[in-house]
Amino acid sequence: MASLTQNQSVLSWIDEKAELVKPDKIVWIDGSEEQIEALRAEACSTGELIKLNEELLPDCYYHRTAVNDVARVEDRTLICTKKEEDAGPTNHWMDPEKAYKMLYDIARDSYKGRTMYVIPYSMGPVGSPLAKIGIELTDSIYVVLNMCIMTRVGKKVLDVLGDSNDWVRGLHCKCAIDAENRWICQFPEDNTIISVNSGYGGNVLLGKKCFALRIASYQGKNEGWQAEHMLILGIENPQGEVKYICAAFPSACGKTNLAMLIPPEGYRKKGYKVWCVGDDISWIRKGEDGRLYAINPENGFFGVAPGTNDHSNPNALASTKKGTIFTNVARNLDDNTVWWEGLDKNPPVNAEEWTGKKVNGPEWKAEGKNLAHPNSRFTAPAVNCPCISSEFENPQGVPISAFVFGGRRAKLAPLVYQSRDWNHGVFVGSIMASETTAAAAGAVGVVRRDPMAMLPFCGYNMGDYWKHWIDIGKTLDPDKAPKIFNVNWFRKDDEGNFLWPGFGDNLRVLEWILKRCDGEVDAKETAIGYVPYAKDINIEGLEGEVSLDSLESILDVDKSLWETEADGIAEFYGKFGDKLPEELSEELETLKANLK
Ligand code: GTP
Ligand code: SPV
Ligand code: MN
Repeated sequence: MASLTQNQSVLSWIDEKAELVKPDKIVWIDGSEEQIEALRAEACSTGELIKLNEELLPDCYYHRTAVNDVARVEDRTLICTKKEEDAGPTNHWMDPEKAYKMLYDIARDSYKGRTMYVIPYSMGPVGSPLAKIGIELTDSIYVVLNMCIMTRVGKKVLDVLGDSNDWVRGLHCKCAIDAENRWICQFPEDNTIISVNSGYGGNVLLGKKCFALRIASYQGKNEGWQAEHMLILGIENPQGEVKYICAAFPSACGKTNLAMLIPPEGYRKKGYKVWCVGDDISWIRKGEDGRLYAINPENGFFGVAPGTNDHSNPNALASTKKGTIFTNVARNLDDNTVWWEGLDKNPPVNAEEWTGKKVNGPEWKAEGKNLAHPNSRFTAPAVNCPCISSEFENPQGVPISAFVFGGRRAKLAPLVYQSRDWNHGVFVGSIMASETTAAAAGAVGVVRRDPMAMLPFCGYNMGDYWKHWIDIGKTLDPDKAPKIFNVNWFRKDDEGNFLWPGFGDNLRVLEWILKRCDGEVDAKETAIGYVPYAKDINIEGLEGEVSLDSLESILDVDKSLWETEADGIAEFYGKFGDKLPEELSEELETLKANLK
């Protein structure tokens, strides 16, 4: 097939990689509906995909990954920089020369008997000044079809690229899906990503975490912008004014849910609306007016299925009703649809659980077993979302009023608090900690430090990353800089029940945040920052679920717990040596002094 570009840097790189992996043929992905349809049919003929019920789920497909390949693998995700120090103490590192040799040995001849698909894609609206281009080579139709949902793909991207050399190289080889030889390697100094022996989302959709966070965070440091693990949402008040918030929560901690929330009834009646710009990643840059602007570089949602239902996130559910690929959920064999834990209370009787075993759903559940994998996902086009923002395609992005950090903490972190200023806000992000989830392989529910929700995604030394945040702050007029907050939807009582209803009701907290941005409400100064007076969080309509008393207890700052936390922060900071920005060690001293 003829190539879609004359760009020499592209053509010679593809030649070189084809020489290595030896595909039977090379197919360029042009982004046309005919080509996508033909690939779907081919994947169905080999069993890679199963077509779902056309009436109930038009253009939707089902896919199972290997059972050993269901989540990101953080200990096999490497940052390959010449100097180990440039990857920093929180990343796994390998010398680039050694890594290339290891990867090429694994990848060599691995496309024999297979097709090489060449996917030209844009992260961000095609041609936007904030967008960037990548090319992914893959031997997986599943990857091609996911990339066609998650990014903007095809000839138009190559037309924008022209003969530029500014694009990110990505090579994905399924190989034998051998967990012992699985590696997800980023070479930030070479704009290159190589992924071998996996077929799971974040490991193989190279535009997402590998490029849009790990490589892009490094590019952002060098070019004066930021790539963050943040959703973007717009909140429209009854006067029709829209304000935008970016929020960083670790994987499976509520970004997709917050980004598409449905306002509580009282708010809807008053005329509040929420608009989704993005649910996972933000690229942020200062605009001409001195404010920070964010785009969502993605074009779809790769969302956690379990827990998504008509009540928790109707907008996400609606987004999955057409043109969606479901991965590792369960199938209802009676009507050829999908099911997952938390979709409804009726697991299908005639079911196929996520590994493909035919089971009786209710009996299987009675044995305490899951039908869907806890990290099962949907890949849904953003345009399907009923609350997609009118600014979703805006090449300039949207102006940000607030940054919100948050994690899963059963104790300690209050429902919400505000930092005193930018540097303190960077401190608040840097000390984030959260219970681990099924989004990555390994133990679930263990509290670990996850600064800015970027622990698995920062492509360089986290100390330099914090410095970059501090430096960005220096370029901003304090009146125009986003205000910085921390939230915790996951505080629990001693019996293990969530103290805050969460989901749509989180808008009540966002309302307080926006009021603070506009200086419309007072707050209580505490050792950790500004905490709301309970009366200032609107709990109208929450009778029975939250009282003023219980709200007081979720807003409580327990000094003795925070003293222990400060010791943990000091220990974590100790890893960074002289890479720890002075501003942050000063903030830690202030916290300790405040707790005395
Ligand atoms: P990634 O796609 O991995 O980055 O995850 P995410 O941050 O987008 O998380 P998502 O919104 O998919 O939520 C993950 C899980 O958290 C789901 O099971 C949700 O039901 C649950 N969750 C989300 N928001 C809330 C909340 O406000 N309260 C509670 N209790 N659970 C929530
Ligand atoms: C995450 O884990 O944060 C995700 C899913 O958004 S993945 O694409 O697998 O990284
Ligand atoms: Mn994510």
